[in-house]
Amino acid sequence: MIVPLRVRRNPERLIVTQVLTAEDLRDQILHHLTHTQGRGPEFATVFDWRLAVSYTVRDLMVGPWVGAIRAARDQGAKRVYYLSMEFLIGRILGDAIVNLGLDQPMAGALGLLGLDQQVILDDEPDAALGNGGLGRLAACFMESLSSLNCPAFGYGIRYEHGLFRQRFEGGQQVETPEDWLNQPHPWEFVRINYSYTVGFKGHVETVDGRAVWRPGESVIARAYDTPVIGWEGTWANSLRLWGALPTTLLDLKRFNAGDHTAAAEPEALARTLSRVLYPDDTTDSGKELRLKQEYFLTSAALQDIMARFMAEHGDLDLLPDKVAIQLNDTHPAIAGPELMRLLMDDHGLPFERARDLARATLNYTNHTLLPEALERWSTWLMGRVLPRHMQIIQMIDDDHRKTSGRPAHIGIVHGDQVHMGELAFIMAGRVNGVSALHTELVKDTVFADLHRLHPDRIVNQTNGVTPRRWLRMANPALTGLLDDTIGTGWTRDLDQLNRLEPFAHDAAFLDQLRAAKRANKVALSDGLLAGLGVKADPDAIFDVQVKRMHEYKRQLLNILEAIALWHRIHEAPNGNWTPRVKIFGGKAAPGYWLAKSVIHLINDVATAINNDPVTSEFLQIAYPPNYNVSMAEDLIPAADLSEQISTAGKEASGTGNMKFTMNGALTIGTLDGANVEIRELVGPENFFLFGLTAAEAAAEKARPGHARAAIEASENMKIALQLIAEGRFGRAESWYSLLDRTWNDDPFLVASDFDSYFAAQRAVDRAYADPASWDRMACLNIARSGFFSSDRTIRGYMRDIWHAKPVTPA
Ligand code: OAK
Repeated sequence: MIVPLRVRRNPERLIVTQVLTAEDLRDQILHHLTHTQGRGPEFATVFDWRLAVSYTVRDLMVGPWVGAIRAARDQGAKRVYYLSMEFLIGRILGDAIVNLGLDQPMAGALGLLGLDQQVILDDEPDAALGNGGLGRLAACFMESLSSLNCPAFGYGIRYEHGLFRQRFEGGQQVETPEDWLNQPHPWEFVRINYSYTVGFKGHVETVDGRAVWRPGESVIARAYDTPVIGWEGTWANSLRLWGALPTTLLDLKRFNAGDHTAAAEPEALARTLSRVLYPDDTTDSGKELRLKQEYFLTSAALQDIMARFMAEHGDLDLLPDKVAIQLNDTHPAIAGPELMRLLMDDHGLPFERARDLARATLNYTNHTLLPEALERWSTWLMGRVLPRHMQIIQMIDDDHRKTSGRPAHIGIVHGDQVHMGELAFIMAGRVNGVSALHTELVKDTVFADLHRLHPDRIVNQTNGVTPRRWLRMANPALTGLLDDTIGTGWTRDLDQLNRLEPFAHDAAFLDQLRAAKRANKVALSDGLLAGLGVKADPDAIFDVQVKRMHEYKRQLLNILEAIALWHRIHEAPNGNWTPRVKIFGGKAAPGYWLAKSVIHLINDVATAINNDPVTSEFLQIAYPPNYNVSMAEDLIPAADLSEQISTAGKEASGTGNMKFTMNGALTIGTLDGANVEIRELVGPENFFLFGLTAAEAAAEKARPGHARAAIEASENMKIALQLIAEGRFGRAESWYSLLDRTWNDDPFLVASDFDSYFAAQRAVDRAYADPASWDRMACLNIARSGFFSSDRTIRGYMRDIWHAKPVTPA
């Protein structure tokens, strides 16, 4: 028998599920265990229980979800469509429990069932459908869109294998496939009625004066929907991920003729499309498959958007009033030509009308200035895989040249290359950068010429992160203290954290703040770090650098500083050293030799230093493998010091930096990306600044021999490099190339910033040795971090870019 859910709206707090009791939830869980999982409690595994709990929670998301979809339709609301090749969601269960306000009754229900909540939560695999910052931002945006009642769809690909798993062998990264879909995924709803054909290749004909594309290959895109529940459970949007299916399952003729492999070709083609996430954070893979994946996502999404729009409104003139499409970097930039194709070839609009409608509907976010990450496709590949789109790209380019008076040296098609950044820019109503500094650099560098032609197009939207996941869920110790001190209102309105300001001088509060941080450090030390064999004293500074491994992020600077410090401690083992645990986390793209070499170095240095009896009480280094969203949720709340040390001008924004700040870690950082805004807001006296500015860094890089000169001038840097070259951390030959690059090239200015960094770290040591002052700084970092909520970011997009309004649920 289905237990009826007694869900009522709580008039006080708008949390629909507040009135559910532990017994209600227990009964629902048992119901799902029996009737959905087909298990009796005495036979159930953790997996069975976790699925039963997930279905119970999912049931509570469906009401608000269906209600939101209905309200948006009934009110004819404008919808936002977020197109992204990556959604780095992580686990869903814990987040959904928090947003539905189920923390208390769920803890009670699991207690009644004799289950350990942490064990249940930890059983869920991370949905790792992204590489790093860009994908995690998309996930935070989805949560904020729902929390703000903004009608929206996220469109992505349902990769069978998310980002690879990382382990270390002999200190080196080894990748193995990730297989989150090897088990049922309880959150998704498959929509067989939302299926679209996506074509590739073939040729273009003209029929009755209209272009008709006859694709040579095609696949079916099938929708899998996951509800994303917002804070307090009143609204849920859909994350719609496309899975690829063959148009014909089997070529029966070939199968019967005995050619079994060839008969399965259509299936193989389709399955490869949504099989793997490209494990590359910043470089264009250059593969035909990648272009096909980008078009697969874009075409399915646009067909879906147009079908919904035509069904609801039917009048193409209304498109920009009802539809706002956001392109998450250039990966879905083929949306410009695809939308034009649909408008011209399917709906018969003339070029100019199609262009104006598309431009009033599409917007583009740039997430990097690194030249290697700016997507380019050969005209040959584009013309072969997407022949009609290549024609339209050429038309867009010619038209833009004529209408803008653009000089010949810029544009979309250059020689035999299609520049996707220029295409996205030219087809977008608004182009945005992701931090104040980054946006200015976008105007001055990559898009300087186009910015001159379209001076109002580029706007800034500084990134943000969702405080529900990154504070309320990840850090219950701090959340409890915040709730008791300033109430719970900060969860929806993060600016309310400023009510903590007066407590920065309240010794009793600061003691509690320290106790909350210490509890998180103890949990990390006893759990993850102990598992690695690292003895991490919870009273030491927990100094954390977690992010993708990349040369510009300068993990090398961090480990060289550790080596120099180790050497100094050896020189004065009885000195007044502040104990420190350095924690690294992050994956390197499998083909990125240099980043992998730095991983190897960090691990070998850790082995040597951690076992040194002279220094071990002062310095420990930990590098837990397979950093992912769930690990971030454990590490960030336990951090005292946040390492944001990229070469100025290279990190577009950073979002980890914001998570650390709101969890009360102090930042050691350069004036790069959103660090600039963090420092301004928390106050320069509460931030450890070092290094060259973006302008100085650009000048330094142009100075011949900058690396050698800086190394010669720095005793500490010289020592660190020499110890590596002497083979103190394993075979010296392993590091020759890395050392050579550092001495002779050093494109990211590790040497030029080294002394400044070393000095800033010693300032950190001194500050940490004064607990009252450190805690005051930590308190002020939290109190002043409200700006970095992704709710603020999404409000900015709604106001300046999408012109979208929140909708009241019916
Ligand atoms: C990945 C692939 C291609 C282009 C950019 C990226 C990417 O992840 N960029 C990162 O985006 C984040 C979100 O905006 C920023 O915070 C990071 O600084 C940026 O590197």
